[in-house]
Amino acid sequence: MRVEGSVKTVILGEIIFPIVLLIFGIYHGLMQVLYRAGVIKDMSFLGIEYYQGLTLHGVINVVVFTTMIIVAFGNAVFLYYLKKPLRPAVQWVSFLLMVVGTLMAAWAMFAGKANVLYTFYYPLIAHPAFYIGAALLLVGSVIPLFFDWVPNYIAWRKEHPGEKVPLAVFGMLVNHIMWVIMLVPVVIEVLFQLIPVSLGLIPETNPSLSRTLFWAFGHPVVYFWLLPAYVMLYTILPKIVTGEGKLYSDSAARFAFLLFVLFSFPVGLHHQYTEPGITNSYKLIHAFFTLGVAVPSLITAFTVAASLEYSIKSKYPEVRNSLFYWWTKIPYISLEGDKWLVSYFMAGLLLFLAGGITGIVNASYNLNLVVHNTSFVPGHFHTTVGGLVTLSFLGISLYMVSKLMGKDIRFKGLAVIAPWLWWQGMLIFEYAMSMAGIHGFPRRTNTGISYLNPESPLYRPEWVGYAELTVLAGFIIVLGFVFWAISFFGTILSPKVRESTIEFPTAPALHDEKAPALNRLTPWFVVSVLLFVISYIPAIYDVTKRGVFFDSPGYNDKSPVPITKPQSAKEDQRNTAEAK
Ligand code: HAS
Repeated sequence: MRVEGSVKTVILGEIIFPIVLLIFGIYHGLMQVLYRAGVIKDMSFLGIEYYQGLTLHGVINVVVFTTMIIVAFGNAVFLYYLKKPLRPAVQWVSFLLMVVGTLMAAWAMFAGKANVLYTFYYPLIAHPAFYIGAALLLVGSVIPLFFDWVPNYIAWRKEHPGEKVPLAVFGMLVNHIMWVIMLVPVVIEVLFQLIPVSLGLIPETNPSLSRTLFWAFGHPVVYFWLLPAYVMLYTILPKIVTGEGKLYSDSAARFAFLLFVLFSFPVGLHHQYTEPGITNSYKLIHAFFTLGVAVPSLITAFTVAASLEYSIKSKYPEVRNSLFYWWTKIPYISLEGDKWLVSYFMAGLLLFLAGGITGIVNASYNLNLVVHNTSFVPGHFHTTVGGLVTLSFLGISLYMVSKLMGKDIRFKGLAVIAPWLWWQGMLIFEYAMSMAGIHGFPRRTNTGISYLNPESPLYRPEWVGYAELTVLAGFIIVLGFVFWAISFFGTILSPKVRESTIEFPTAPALHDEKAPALNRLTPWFVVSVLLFVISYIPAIYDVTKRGVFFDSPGYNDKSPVPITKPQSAKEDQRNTAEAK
């Protein structure tokens, strides 16, 4: 399908802009391993402080990069599969809001006024520009859903009565509706807690409530990142693995997406198992739902594996009777046609196996108490969002840029090796971080000047080897990214050889039952919102009325002294004045 004009420009902007920022995000990832292993023994490097760099790393990589690529991919999916034009005005407003918002937040972070990490909950407090910028980014990201995707979806359904909406559209629509729902708690936190404190309108607010509202958003958001990757695994991967492959079951894929609708929300308390202000039994309920939300990923694991097996065995009769030998026919490294993309998906899937196992360890209430706040947790999420999600997004970005700009992929060999370097690096990183985490190695700590510094009384030599392994891992990962970036920017700078198009290789389904219940979204979302609200009422009650519910002044990372004046200080002053 041909794409020209401003819609093409916007989609390209939504890919290229966050990728330029990603260079900074990945650089600060490398700095993290160097600080933590004590290669850099300082609180700052080249004018950027430790927590400032950690904030830049997290916010750019998992907030800005993911959000903008998801919007770009969603736009391309709706355009290609529904064959309905996107509205240029809507697209420009959405894109500009995201860019302006990102630049505002970036200014606050680069200026050192927002060292609040990517989780940004209270009592750490940032400059208002950080929160307002983040809000603009989020508003910009939902605009296409309301003004382009939903109207086009409704029009398509009217024109195709009784037909199933294409699977990719189904997945991206479900994902973005989930996105709107999960934004509600974090918007409440930002509007009524963080911005008022940051502007000095109120002196204190409730940190337990802030954390609870944040995590009500902060876990569902991981599925907002994951589902676009699943869309690619269900639609593109089975097709390109042989060129003529099939998706094993369309209904299994739709059912998996709908299970995410049900189970992605009532789970956030698994980030707060150690939070004193919330009754344990409510946390246990969230623990059970968390184990429930692993089920659609297990369905995906089996459906994707079955699709690969079916497709490979149909193409290569010689492996038809093999149990595992067909694995050798998967084009892990191939320059032929679109097969180069297989390497991104396979490397991502193999990392996600580790991400799934460590996720279930995290979710298991009692095991979590061993690993919480240790390096085990970053080990986990570098194989999920830093593994399957990032690799799928890097692969699809390169694919979309080459199609939209009408260019051949340059340095394809580097592009194919890149995900495997990334995979190798992340695997070493995951191993080292998990093992060290089990032995208590803390996360989010400049260990190079403390626990891993032989001069320090805190010195813990048993963590040194693991931290050194993460340095090796960091360099391999960065090398993978450099290979990818050479191919990406090489492609952008190469001459145009075809007209600009957008198209996605799409696998037809082997089993394609009608299953009408899987095509009506409303009942699933009604139950989902009910579950969300009911599962959170007791926790919100706890953090506002029981347990640790006192308000607290705001802090920054530089000093233990509050940066906003606590209410109690004002009362003391009043009492002193009255006494006088
Ligand atoms: Fe998580 C913390 C539990 C999935 C991201 N998670 C995090 C944080 C992030 C994150 C960023 O319960 C840190 C937040 C912070 O800064 O504090 N997570 C889970 C569970 C899952 C899970 C149960 N997480 C994700 C995904 C993420 C993500 C996905 C990003 C995209 N996570 C937790 C918990 C914590 C946590 C606790 C809090 C820890 C703490 O104490 O702070 C599940 O959804 C995972 C299910 C996945 C599977 C794997 C299926 C396998 C597949 C691959 C198949 C392979 C094939 C290849 C087919 C069950 C799909 C075949 C190969 C051939 C050759 C044929």
